[in-house]
Amino acid sequence: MTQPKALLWDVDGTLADTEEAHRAAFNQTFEEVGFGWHWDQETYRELLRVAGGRERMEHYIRTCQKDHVGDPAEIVRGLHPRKTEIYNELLRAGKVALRSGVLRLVQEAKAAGLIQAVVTTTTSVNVRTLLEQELGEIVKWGEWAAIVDGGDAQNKKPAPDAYLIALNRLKLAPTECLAIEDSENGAKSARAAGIPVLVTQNDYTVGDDFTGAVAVLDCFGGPKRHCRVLEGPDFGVKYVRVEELRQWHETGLTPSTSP
Ligand code: XBP
Ligand code: MG
Repeated sequence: MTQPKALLWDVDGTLADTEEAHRAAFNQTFEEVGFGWHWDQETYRELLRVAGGRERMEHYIRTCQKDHVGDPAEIVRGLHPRKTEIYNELLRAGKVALRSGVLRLVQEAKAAGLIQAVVTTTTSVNVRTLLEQELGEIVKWGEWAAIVDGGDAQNKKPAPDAYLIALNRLKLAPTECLAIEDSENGAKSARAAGIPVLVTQNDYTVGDDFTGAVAVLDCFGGPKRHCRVLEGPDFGVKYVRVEELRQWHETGLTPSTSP
């Protein structure tokens, strides 16, 4: 069986359910400046189709606040640093938890000698705070083989840029890796880079188009909380270990027979 040499972890919605904290940070920022904007969950679900908080905010102004005075890019430059500050306060306050099975799987993958990297469109300080706070006991910051964040890629997901940067830094071929994602944008980005992708969907990405993923799960689960395989081969798995990652990676390499 062709083993994946590296796991390429997405961050938001994959390692941790972060998007509610991002949404709260955006809303508090809007409140502080008195714009009277508020992103409810339905609005945010739509806006999440735009990767990158800056790009998301600018898209919102240009499409939903056309009469707002001022240059959208200028407004975003003024607001996004404060949003990031608030988001990091929420992270440090422990308001964001890792998703089911992530801590265990990162630990098992490290013990199995797998290279582990991070490929995200979020802001670099957000990654560092989350990883040091929630995974720092298992993987020291310097142990991640590569950290590709929102500042690295010219074009954000679903463009392949971030994953291509990761492959270049790791000096690995796409088929030597397995990407782990939560969203349509993320799955498309990994696939566009030729990387097999496993999806753990979440409340914001249920119903996304995960065409080309090796499998779609509700979570990685554990001995006490089993996972559900929603698409793809389930290997009779109750919760995901490195062995199952290897099997899904293998299926990702054999061209599917289905038309
Ligand atoms: C998800 C994103 C990020 C966050 C907001 O990133 O699109 O933009 O929603 O964070 P991932 P910023 O690739 O990890 O799923 O405001 O820092 O962009
Ligand atoms: Mg994500």
